[in-house]
Amino acid sequence: MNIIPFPARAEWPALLARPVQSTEQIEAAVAPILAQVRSGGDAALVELAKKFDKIDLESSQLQVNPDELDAAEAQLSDELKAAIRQAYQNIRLFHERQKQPVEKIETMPGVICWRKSVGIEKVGLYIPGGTAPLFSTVLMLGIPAQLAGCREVVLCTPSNHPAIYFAAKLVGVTKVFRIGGAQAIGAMAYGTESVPKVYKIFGPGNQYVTAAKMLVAKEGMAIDMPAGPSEVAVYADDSAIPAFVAADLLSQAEHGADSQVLLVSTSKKLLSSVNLTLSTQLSRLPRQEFAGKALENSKMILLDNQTDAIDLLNDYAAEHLILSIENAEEVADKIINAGSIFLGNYTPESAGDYASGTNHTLPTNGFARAYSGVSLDSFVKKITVQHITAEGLQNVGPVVEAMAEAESLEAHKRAVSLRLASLAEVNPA
Ligand code: HSO
Ligand code: ZN
Repeated sequence: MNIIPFPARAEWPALLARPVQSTEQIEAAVAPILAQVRSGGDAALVELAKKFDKIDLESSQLQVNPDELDAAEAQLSDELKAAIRQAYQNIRLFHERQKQPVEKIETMPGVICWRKSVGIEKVGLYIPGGTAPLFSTVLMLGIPAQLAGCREVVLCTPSNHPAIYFAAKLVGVTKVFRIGGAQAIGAMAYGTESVPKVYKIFGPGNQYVTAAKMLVAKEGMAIDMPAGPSEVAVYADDSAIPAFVAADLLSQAEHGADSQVLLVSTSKKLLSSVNLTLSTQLSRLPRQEFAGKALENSKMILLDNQTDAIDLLNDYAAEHLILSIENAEEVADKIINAGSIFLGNYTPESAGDYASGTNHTLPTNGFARAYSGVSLDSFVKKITVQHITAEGLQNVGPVVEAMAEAESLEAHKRAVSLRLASLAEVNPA
């Protein structure tokens, strides 16, 4: 990887910019697919499966039947099943604690306000096929959906990997469909004879899936977040172990040729050692073609001091940020933009990707400046409730009257004044 020594602050924006992706062409290809699914329903899905995935399906085969889901378990090793179950428990525990007790707040005497959380009734999860069967993502999306109490959890995937089916059962997905690509997003957004229309769509995917999510979002569908290629930034000092750092960079790089990795350090020695072990490790990876390409658009940045490093990392707003430095916790406190932070030499990003408990669906492409990763909150709506007693209205009413009058909204004022007048009649002063 290229080492960029001591870039001036003025150069940072260009250095940290993600490659721009032109979405127009892809959106132009995706829009007719969405329209076809909207008007043609199941028949369109069957036709599109033949056209794009070269598979012959009857409408009745779009849904994976429960027997097939049950059969997946027998196809997995005991070791993998045990691992998936342990990951399930950890992720569940971490997300379960995100539940907050309902607290009734008395803002003025007799004016009581609270919020209740309600699971989004119907959600759709997309799990890509592609080169890696991301059954871990089934856990990351399915567990919070299950905890939130979503009634219908639909999963679309072009993959028939048994681990995806096994994980889907574990998290209580209600319906699994063999539908991939933009058409899967269309099916969940508009509903078809067999696919329920959902209210929010989650999950990663290629550029077509992402474009489809953005297009249905424009039509009012809720989506988890805008997605870009996955990325990691590592900040390492001389206390870091170069082989560990290289392995972390490669674990992100192997996701795809468009992945981005960034290594920041104040130690030239560390950067050079990472570079050395990086090429050896890369040459032994089955996915070295992807990882190698990703490394080509990645950078090592040498900086003067820790303040610069923190500022640069906050400017970049990485999806994953690994702090392999002596004072990792202290620096983590100063990080204001990142999807998820990993501290110390023994916290690889892979742990968060699979099993430590945190969610791996995180904001990419700088969206960490304003977005959080997926959590229990992503699957619930919060409804506010209030109850005002007669005494409460006497307290808050005059405030409302004054403000409504100043906004020239007479009917608003009257809704209070009438009630206050009737209270005065009952209880004359
Ligand atoms: N690093 C990916 C998640 C993932 N890794 C799934 C392995 N499987 C995006 O955060
Ligand atoms: Zn990963």
